Amino acid sequence: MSMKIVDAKVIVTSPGRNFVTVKITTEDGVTGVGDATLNGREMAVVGYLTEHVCPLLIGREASRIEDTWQYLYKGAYWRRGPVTMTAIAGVDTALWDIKGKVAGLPVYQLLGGRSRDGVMVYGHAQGSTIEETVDEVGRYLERGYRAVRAQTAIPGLSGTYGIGSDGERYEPASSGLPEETPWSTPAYLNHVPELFDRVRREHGYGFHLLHDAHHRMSPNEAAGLAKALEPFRLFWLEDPTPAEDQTAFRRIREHSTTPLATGEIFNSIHDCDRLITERLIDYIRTSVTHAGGITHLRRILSLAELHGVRSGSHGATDLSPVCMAAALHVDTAIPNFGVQEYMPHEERTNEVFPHGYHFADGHLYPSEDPGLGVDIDENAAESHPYEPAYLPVARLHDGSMHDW
Ligand code: CS2
Ligand code: MG
Repeated sequence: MSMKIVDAKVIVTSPGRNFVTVKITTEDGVTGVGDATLNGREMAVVGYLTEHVCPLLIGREASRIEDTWQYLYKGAYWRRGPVTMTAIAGVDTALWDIKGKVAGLPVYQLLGGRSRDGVMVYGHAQGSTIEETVDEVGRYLERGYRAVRAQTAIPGLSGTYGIGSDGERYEPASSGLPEETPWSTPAYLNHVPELFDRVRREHGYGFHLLHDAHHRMSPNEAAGLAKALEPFRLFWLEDPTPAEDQTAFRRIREHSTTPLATGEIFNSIHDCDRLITERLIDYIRTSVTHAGGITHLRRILSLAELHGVRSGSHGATDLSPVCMAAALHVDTAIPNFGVQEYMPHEERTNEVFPHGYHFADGHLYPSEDPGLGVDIDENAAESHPYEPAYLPVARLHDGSMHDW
């Protein structure tokens, strides 16, 4: 059955924050959507898609998902990288959406069917003090979450990763030039162990407790913190060191059994093959949107399964509901699922991206509609024009750049 692509377009919209969406239409009028948002570099992906990808899709068979992935990956000659792989992801995800719609099945059925009834998620508890964060963890537990990430502001630092200003929801990207934020690893290391001590004293050990160190420590600092946190039995310590330095994790592993997670900034299996095959991590955080779509994420997760590494896909609000919908189909089908990050999008985002997934008792459940169970309302999208926004940068007290 011929299903030629007759249109492939890129929709940029900003309902609360910038999103880039690929929408593909076949000759039969079947449409599919894919998330291609790269926080702070959105227009680089838009340019790559509109100039070098979408024109090449017209006339191709929409059913040929793998061949299209290989065509876009190998055909570029210049391989990998966040822009290329996010662009490929947008196309790939849209083609899976189309295939599900044509088959009349939710995408997880095309990926092998259910391996679990629900997708366990973790929420983000934050606070400007340890007390505030401890209370916020309690509120997530009351809402039925079985896994909670805890982050707290660091005394003496104006602005810390993961902490919204005056209790606001946390959205790191801001309009205008990148915000310059201060960082001090010694101040962080002096403060953060107490957070987990207080959380466990207050709420016990009957739930999964996570923390994101966000790339900022040296291997030795990370080894020390991971060891210090062992009594608090974290579900994971995320991004302890800059993720691209795969061998740094050997140092941490030598000193601690605290589970480690990394990978949200990775865009291909080549970024994490050693981390996985040497069992240097326990969870791989690669996402549908930034790691080449469903097709490539499945490859990463299959390699992970072989080595006892589980999934923990990135799910911050700069990944659109299209990404979350696709992630839930992958999470539902794979055997080595760990946890799914879940930062609920704000209402105006959900209005642009109507979807069928829903939250209940600490889990998310994918739509049972054919395809991904998500769409983009193009009229609503038009009413939220793009505005350049950048992620912050981090500087040490002497003014030198650090990892944000
Ligand atoms: C974070 C993100 O969700 C996470 O684990 O690392 O908030 C990350 O900083 C943003 O997605 C970057 O755009
Ligand atoms: Mg993170």
